[in-house]
Amino acid sequence: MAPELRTERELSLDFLRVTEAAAISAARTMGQGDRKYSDQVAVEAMREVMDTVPMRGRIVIGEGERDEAPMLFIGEEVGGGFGVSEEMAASCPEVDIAVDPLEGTNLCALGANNAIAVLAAAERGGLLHAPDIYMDKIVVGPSSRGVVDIDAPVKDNLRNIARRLGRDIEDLTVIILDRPRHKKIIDDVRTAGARIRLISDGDLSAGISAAVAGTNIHACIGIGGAPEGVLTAAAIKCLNGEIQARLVFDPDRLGVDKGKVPPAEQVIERLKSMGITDPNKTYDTDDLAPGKKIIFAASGQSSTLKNIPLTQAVSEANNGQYSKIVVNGNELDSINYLAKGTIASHSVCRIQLKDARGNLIGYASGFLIGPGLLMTNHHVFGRPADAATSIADFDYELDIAGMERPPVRFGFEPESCLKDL
Ligand code: VTB
Repeated sequence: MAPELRTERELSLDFLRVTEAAAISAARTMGQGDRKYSDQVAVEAMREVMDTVPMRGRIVIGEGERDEAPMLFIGEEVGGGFGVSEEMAASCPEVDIAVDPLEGTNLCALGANNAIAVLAAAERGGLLHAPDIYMDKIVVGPSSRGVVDIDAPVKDNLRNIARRLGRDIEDLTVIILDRPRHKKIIDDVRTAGARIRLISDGDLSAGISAAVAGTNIHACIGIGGAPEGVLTAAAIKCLNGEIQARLVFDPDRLGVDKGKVPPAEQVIERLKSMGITDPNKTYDTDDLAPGKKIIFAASGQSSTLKNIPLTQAVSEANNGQYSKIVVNGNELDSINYLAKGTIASHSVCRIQLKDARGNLIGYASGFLIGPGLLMTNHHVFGRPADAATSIADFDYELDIAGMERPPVRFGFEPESCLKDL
């Protein structure tokens, strides 16, 4: 029989091992002021553990193009499902993977909070292949789904969010990357009366915090990286929130000199080659993360990250890491598992162990594994002769009223007892 396809739940835990490895490695470099080195160790650790995951993975968002990144480059095949037998490969699901081994390299280099290692996975085609350019985003939680519009004035969005949350605009907090390009947004939020949390880096965990209850963050607005936008969307889809986004490459909007960003025609060509024909498209959560089965895993990079909203109140792994997985997909089992279980149960029996005089001395379990062939634990029958007076009760169970059903009873043939298989 072919091995079973790895389930989503199993893969989630595998991915958590992957992000934890990256977070732990980066944590050892914390505060050393070398963000490139921190990133490098996170990438290497992530790559190494990734290959132990039984999957046929393909990187769709990673460290860059093949010629600029030695590992986790776009298009790279990762996972344990390559170069193995056909049977093994068949048990390894095909997945698209987006990673950021160290989101917030500056944060790590400075020893500041909220650097995280993240991974999102989906079935093939389930995550947008986003270019490594800027993206304008607005992210809100489940309560504010459907009431924000990336093109609406900030004050209108805030009024709608406040209404949905049943609070005043003054009681909202918006998280924004502290950049000159956000001057207008910051002014608009202030004028509307809401509070602001300005952050130096890391708009991915910031976006996620808008969709996690209890963080006291109600929206994340502004321009950050497009790859981070896709990763945010994967998490937001799992958390039932909403993100709207649009690519940005206009130097005026970015508030930078023309020479600082590639010319528009070049970007548009590149987008075309990636299959993006409308560079001004407004993306929603499903456009960015269309997958039906999405797994998002994140691990905080140091124990100082207890405050990271995403990872509050979740499992504490080794080295003081805080990790979280969110899964979006159909985890329901078909009801026929009950009928299948009933059929399987017919092959299980209760063994009544009896001594030579026929006195009951204990119970054990047995499994019918072939015609007339029962398997039980080695210690159950010390010698074949011990089976002579014992009994196997099949269909030994209670009826729906809780009454014992009459079992179907068999004796043993000690002379054909096989041991030490
Ligand atoms: C964001 C943020 C990152 O870069 O993508 C931001 O999530 C992009 O803006 O953590 P800048 O180029 O202005 O920094 C980071 O802050 C760092 O990569």
